Amino acid sequence: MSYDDNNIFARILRGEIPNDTVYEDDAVLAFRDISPQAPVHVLVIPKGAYVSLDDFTQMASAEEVGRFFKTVGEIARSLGLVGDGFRTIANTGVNGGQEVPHFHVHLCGGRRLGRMIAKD
Ligand code: DGP
Repeated sequence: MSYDDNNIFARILRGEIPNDTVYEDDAVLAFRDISPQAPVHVLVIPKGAYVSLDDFTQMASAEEVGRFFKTVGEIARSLGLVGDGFRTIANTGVNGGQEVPHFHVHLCGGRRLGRMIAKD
C-alpha cells in the first residue's frame, strides 16, 4: 500500500488540522485522540511517511524504530500511565481495524480496560 499524503495524520503533521499535542520532537508527534476510548487516549506517530507498523518496521532504520518505541515508553511514563498500567495498540490493515493509514500507536489508560479483544 502506498502512502496517502492526504490522510488525516499527514494533514495534522503539516499543521492543516489542529491537534492537542502532548509531546513533539523532530521525529515523533503525540496528541490526544479525537474520540477517546479511555480517560487517557493518546496517539503517537512518527513524522516519517509510513502507512502501518508493517511498513514502518520494514522501511525505517533500526535506529528510527528503536528511537520511536523508546519515545512511546517515555510518553507513557510522562502521562502517568505506568503505575496503574495501560494498553498499547497498533492496528494494521483491514483485519486490524486501522482507519488512518499513517502508522500510529494508541496509548490508553486511566481505567481498567477489560478484555483485550471484543467478541463480535
Ligand atoms: P485506527 O483505527 O487505529 O486507525 O485509529 C485511528 C484513530 O484516530 C481513532 O481512534 C480516531 C483518531 N482520529 C481520527 N481522526 C482524528 C483527528 O482528526 N484528530 C485526532 N486527534 N484523532 C483522530
